[in-house]
Amino acid sequence: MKFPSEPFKIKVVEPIRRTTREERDRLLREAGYNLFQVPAESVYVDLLTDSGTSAMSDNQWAGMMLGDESYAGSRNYYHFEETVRSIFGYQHVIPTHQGRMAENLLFSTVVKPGMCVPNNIHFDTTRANVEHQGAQALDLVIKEAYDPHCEAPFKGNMDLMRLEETINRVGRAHIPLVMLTITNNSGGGQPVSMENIRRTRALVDRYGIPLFFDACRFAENCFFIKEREPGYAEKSVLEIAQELFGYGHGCTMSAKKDGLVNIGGFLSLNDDRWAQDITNMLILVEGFPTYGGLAGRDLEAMARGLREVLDEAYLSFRIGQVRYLGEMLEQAGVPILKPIGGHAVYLNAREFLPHLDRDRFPAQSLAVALYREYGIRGVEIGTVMFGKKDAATGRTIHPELELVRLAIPRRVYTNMQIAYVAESIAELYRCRDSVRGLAMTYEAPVLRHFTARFEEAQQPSLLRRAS
Ligand code: P61
Repeated sequence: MKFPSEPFKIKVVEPIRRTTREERDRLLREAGYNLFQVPAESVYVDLLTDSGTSAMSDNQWAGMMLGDESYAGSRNYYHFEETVRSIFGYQHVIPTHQGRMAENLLFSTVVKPGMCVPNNIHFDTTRANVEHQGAQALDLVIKEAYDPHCEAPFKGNMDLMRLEETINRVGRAHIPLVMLTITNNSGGGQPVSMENIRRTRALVDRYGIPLFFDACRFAENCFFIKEREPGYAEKSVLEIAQELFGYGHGCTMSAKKDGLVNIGGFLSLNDDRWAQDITNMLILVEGFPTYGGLAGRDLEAMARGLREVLDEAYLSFRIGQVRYLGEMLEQAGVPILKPIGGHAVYLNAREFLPHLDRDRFPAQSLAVALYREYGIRGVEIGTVMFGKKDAATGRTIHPELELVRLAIPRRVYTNMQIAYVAESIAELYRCRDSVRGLAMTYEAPVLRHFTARFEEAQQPSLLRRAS
């Protein structure tokens, strides 16, 4: 099957309301054209994120009823710990309420001012947490990652030459760890190959630097390895994951992605000293080490989700559904980032809206138009999220790509809804000239995309279609 059908049926449904174009236009004005500020109930298909938006299985919900809410030593913690060890293989398992807390605990323990942390591409929370320690977050992905047309199978790979140059330039003492984000979210949900991971490990070993994974979408990355990398077709995704994590010294994880839960995360590592310091900090800011900011029932749902996500019928449907959307868009001539990612399709906003200057935030403008016309919410991954001001000139330094990410929640939308998204975007593409740019009127000092406000640069002309 080119697009495998759902390996589940629907037991519970959540109604969604259709809004009118007029309503959405008003909501956009009130939200300062920031889709993070729009009420979710006014969104028809919500592709803002695949994080924390999964539908849990009946098995996970049943596990929630077995929550042991003891302050210390909950049985759900032991189940969770055993599950994490059996997949990831690291000795210490430290639960956190979500991924960024795992990052915060790790970096606040091991990163000191003036240091630098290389990654393929840091996700924004990872970058912000590294920078919060006064350190530099370096993106060293292979250059193909920045070419939206390049069809390389593992565009999340680390550029090993640049990594080695960096280690030699800044010195081993200034690099507390090297990270690999699997899959590489900010670079289009692209996987990292096992070979690249093996070689990264061999390189950092020569300098005695630990290798950590940002493991949010590990199962999707392992599925791509099975599909694309010679020698892995006959291995199970679990075996691939075990080999992959075997090359690392630890990982941070937002279980809101491949943990198939609505909240949860963890940090897992081998180093006893680091684990001890992190656990002490955990007690200060999250909670006792056997719950770490979660309820016992959340730990149980996470333990069960981590097993379910390795089911290959689920993964081939999942990756297939994202591909289904991407291929329909391609057939309509819509410019997207290639190859299609694991959790999302990324619209290439500079090619979609070539009439908009980058200072007019083409990706944000595209996301706004998609919501106003069709009630579909995506997220800007471009200048709003990653743009920086040049301190000397005051001018904006733009990131390489201007993208609108359409992240598909796991097990949530039917293929009819996905087809609606594809048809809507194809229609918007046909009237793309009418999409107007934006001007930013407010920005916060960190993670500005959540609260930034905009004005429309000119009145948008109405698209030629009914609301
Ligand atoms: C997302 F707009 N991702 O993709 P937490 N690493 C990686 C992530 O993708 C990630 C985290 C760490 C989100 C949610 C999100 O500004 C934003 O559990 C590769 O969210 O703390 C999260 O995990 C952090 C969207 C987060 C954003 C921050 O949609």
